[in-house]
Amino acid sequence: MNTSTLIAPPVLVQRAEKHDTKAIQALDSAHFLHPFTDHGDLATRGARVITHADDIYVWDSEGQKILDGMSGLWCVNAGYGRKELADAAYRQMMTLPFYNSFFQTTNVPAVQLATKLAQLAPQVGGRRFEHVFFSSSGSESNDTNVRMARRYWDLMGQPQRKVIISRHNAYHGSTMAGASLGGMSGMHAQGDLPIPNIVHIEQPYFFENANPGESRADFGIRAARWLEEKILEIGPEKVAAFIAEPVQGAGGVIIPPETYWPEIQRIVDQYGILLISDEVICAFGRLGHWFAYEKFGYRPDMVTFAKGVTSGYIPLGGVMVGDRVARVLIDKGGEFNHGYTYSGHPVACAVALANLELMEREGLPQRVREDTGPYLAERFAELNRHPLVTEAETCGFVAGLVLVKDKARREMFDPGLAVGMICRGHCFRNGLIMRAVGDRMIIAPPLTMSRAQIDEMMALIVRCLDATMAELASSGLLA
Ligand code: PXG
Repeated sequence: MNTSTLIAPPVLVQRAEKHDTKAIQALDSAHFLHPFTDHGDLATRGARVITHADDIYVWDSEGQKILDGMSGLWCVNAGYGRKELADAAYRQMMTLPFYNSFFQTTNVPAVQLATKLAQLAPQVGGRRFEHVFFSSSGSESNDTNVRMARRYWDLMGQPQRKVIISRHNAYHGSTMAGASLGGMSGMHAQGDLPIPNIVHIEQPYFFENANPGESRADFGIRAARWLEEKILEIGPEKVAAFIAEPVQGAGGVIIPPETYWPEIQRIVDQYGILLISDEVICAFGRLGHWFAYEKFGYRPDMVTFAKGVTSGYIPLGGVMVGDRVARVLIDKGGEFNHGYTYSGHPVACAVALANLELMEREGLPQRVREDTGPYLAERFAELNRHPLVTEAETCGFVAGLVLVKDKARREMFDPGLAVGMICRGHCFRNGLIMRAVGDRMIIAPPLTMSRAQIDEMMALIVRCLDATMAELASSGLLA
């Protein structure tokens, strides 16, 4: 194949009308190893080529316009096509594209962003977040959390506190520590994970784990106490930290009962263990607040962030380090032997600042909290009337529903049928990106979405559910 036509400028022009989809797919299979992908399978199908985007839509190389119900990958909070962010990157690249933050140097955007984040992170129960450690992703940030939590306990004279407790079906990234903290068995099965001293408890998923007749409130308390049981089993003096997502994202938008987080707080306080809130998905307006711990009212010691901090326009992540840990590291710590080339990258920080300013100016967290979030909740709940759907619920701008075979008897489909994937296929064909996690269908749309666009998305969702039902009925797979 003549590859020069592909890498020559015309194909790289974002909005070029014509793309040679087949040629791009062939080169893609020949050279690009994608994340979480069966490459044999991808080579036979060919990847969908996304060429450009605007507002809440992306376009593929065949010219199909698709409403992006997943904000890229839970990250394009401010929507696509925001010129301010491109301008900020350009200006910073022309001023100082890179300098490191090792060896007692710093740069202005990193200082400004750390200051801004410290201002945005709310104080809960007198705990403050004055310090930030920067990375380039959520995974790296969670590696930082592991290093920092263990360093903290060393400095506190309790080096035996090594164990970090996490939850099954959690997602905390794909590095060795990130994948170990995560509770995805498929990931643990590849690469001898988890690494030592990381253990898991069950997730607070009411639909799957509640006892018959148990109330949401009672289940929330019981699920939180799985943490206490695990702490007592290990020995509290050996436990360093508990890490959790406020609402589990990649696991399928698992929204905990209201009683869950207060009981978790009681437990971590009682045993003195660090609480790490992994807000890679949930921060920056996603749940209607700058940070999600504020919504649930708990008091983390460290907060992981990434994705929405730049609306995904450029990689950036980090850890908000609360006073409890920061003071010990600073006052007693000496050198902390940890960091990344791109910690405090000036261009990434400049884009983040522009993004946070834009979100502030447009009041996006508040809009999700007070206007569009409640509207999405109302509209999404209507899906519970659909014969194929149960448990349709939202939290801010994340939402999930369960596809069921027989609603009255809560009978699920055979997992081998991959009904979620059937539904996802109908979504793509109808111009909607909606994720399938098993038979849970989930969305996390851009926070800029208007009420009219929510209506547009809901109409598409209903159309896709109907199409899925029709396909299942014609194959004789419905109850
Ligand atoms: N923590 C959480 C809570 C995440 O959602 C990470 C950490 C890791 O971030 P990086 O930037 O290293 O990818 C994430 C990432 C999915 C999916 O299938 C979700 C994520 C990443 C890839 C796929 O929903 N979340």
